[in-house]
Amino acid sequence: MVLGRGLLGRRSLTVLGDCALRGLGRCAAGALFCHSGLRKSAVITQATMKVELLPALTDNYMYLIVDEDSKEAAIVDPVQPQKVVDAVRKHGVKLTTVLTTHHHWDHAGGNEKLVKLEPGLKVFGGDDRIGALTNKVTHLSTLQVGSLSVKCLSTPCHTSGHICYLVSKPGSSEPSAVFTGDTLFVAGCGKFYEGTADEMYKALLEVLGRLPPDTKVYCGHEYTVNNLKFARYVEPHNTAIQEKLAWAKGKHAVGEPTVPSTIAEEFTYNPFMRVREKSVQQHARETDPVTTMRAIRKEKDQFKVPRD
Ligand SMILES: N[C@@H](CCC(=O)N[C@@H](CS)C(=O)NCC(=O)O)C(=O)O
Ligand SMILES: [Zn+2]
Repeated sequence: MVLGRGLLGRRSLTVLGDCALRGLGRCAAGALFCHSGLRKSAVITQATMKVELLPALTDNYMYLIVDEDSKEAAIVDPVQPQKVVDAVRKHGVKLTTVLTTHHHWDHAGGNEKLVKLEPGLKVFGGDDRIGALTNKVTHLSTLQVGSLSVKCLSTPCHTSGHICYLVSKPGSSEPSAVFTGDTLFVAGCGKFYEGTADEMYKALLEVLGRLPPDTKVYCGHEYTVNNLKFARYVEPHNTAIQEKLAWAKGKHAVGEPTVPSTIAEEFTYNPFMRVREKSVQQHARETDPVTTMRAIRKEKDQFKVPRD
């Protein structure tokens, strides 16, 4: 992770101590240091659904989902509650719903404060470790946000209770949107903290990979440039990777998000979605998709991202 210069310096991390950091969740510690002042938000409007990307911490995203028909809204992973309240006021909508992808601090850590600021919120999630949880969901649970339908997809591996949320407007020809937390990133996937390669294979290829190809992918972090540098190392001759990397570097340089992608695009450049491809299997010196998944995840855990 690239650590920005924020309120706390490297030394402050030492002061917090190992236990305090562990309490924050294993992938949250780096986020403490940083600010997101240079990162731009963006609004993606479809005919019936508006998604505002709200940058948070160093490289997290919160997403405000607005049903244009009813002006009802949901927020995904509101780690910085005041920013959420400001966005809700700006849009003049009624926030009713929190969709929590998983219990780590950099995703669920704002839930308790947000329910104090906006009493009456329903807080959805798939794990009892999620703060302020009111509605526990499981695979294929459904809920409504105004006229929008939300389907919960269980994708255990990064954490055992991880849920992705598929949001669609019934009867509309517009593509759906899937909020993938730390399961699927643009060109990457989450670390296997509480699961196996077999589970990530199921999550990426059998659950998310079977969604309509035009489904928009809204992930939990802006990791695209680093992910594509690893993808390029795995498949040096894949031109989709080279083109997406050049595009993502340009976006990064001006502080703009590389999100959303689509499921179809992910199949062209994401090595973890491409574990059935010969080129990826050959890189891993494996012949089976699941062992390939295990091998390349292990490799990425140790990968030193080149500076170029
Ligand atoms: N490698 C991350 C480091 C932070 C990290 O470990 N993030 C967690 C999610 S909070 C993760 O699963 N990262 C996926 C990965 O490193 O491939 C980065 O590119 O900044
Ligand atoms: Zn995370």
